[in-house]
Amino acid sequence: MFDNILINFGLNVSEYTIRPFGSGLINHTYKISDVNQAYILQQINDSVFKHPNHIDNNLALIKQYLDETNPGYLFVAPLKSKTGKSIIKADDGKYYRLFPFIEGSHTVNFLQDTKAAYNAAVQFGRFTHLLNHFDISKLEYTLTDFHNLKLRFKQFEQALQTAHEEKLKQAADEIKQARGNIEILHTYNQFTANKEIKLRVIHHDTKINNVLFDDEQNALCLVDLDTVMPGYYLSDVGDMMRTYLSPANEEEKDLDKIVIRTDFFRAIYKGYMSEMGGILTETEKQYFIFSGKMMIYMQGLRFLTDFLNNDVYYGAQYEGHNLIRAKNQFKLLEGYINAEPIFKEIIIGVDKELLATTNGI
Ligand code: GN1
Ligand code: MG
Repeated sequence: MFDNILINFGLNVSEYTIRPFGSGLINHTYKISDVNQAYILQQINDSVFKHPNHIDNNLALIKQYLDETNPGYLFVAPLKSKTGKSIIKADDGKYYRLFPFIEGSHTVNFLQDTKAAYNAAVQFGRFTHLLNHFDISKLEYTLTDFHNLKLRFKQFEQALQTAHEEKLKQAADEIKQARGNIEILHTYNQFTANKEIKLRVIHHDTKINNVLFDDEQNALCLVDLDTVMPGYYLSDVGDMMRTYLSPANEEEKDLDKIVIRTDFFRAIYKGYMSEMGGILTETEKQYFIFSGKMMIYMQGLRFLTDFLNNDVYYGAQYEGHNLIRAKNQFKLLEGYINAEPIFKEIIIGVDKELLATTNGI
């Protein structure tokens, strides 16, 4: 099957080794390599991304803009085929893209120290910063309502109506937690109604394994750009909180391992603000801490909804997998809420530091 795709790029499949790559839940990714060259081949999950061409258009426009305005910026766009296409519909009816493999890069699934967290936050902030004057009306929504918490809550309520009795029983505690945190949805509704919260070019999937690092933990570039589209900065910062603060990730079954590392909050704030501090409005900044609550809560709702819907979206590697993931996220949410007073202190401290630097003290 790969022969038919790779031939479009002038590659002969018999000369390359092909193996599954990465840990994404939605698309299928492979590394294609021979002794000299390596590539990343990715099949777009078109039951999730209904219009793969929208992704392609967005990336082409952004690449062109960045090439013109910031030629040194490493933006990993898909390669063009022999006929100039950056997306190929293969014989199996699926859509594929080929990316260059960035030599000397690796991804991490767990953050051991704050340096990598800081560098990742700088990268995500820089991306939105560099595209601050890009005309977002040119971009397609590759997934409509992707981080719309109102819709995610509605989908959860719909799942409650249709779920099997047994599943409702198993998930009773998590359903209670989902309802108990409804004020997060109210705050979300408040800020989306506020005109000072701007739509910007947002990555929408800031997990640590979507950043490529070199051996010194410097962040080289961002990958997994399918959800790059207009959105709120809260999505990117919030998903960093969701995935960087705890040493254990969303797959962890032992809830005692889910703890909040406040020094990682500091790294995210400092890193992101070093790029976006001068761009965000004062109103936007007020929601910085809220962003983590919003994204952790949303992911908890999404896993719980999927459990109730028989795992149609995320799939499951074992019975109850998505319920465990939901439990995990609600535990993280609880820890996050408890740490809020510390987060506030950290923000005050970092702001003072930054002010002192700008005033040359
Ligand atoms: C999905 O495919 P992946 O792993 O990059 C999901 C994200 C979730 C994440 C949870 C398009 O991302 O929104 O945060 O799983 N992407 C989509 O691990 O639904
Ligand atoms: Mg993704």
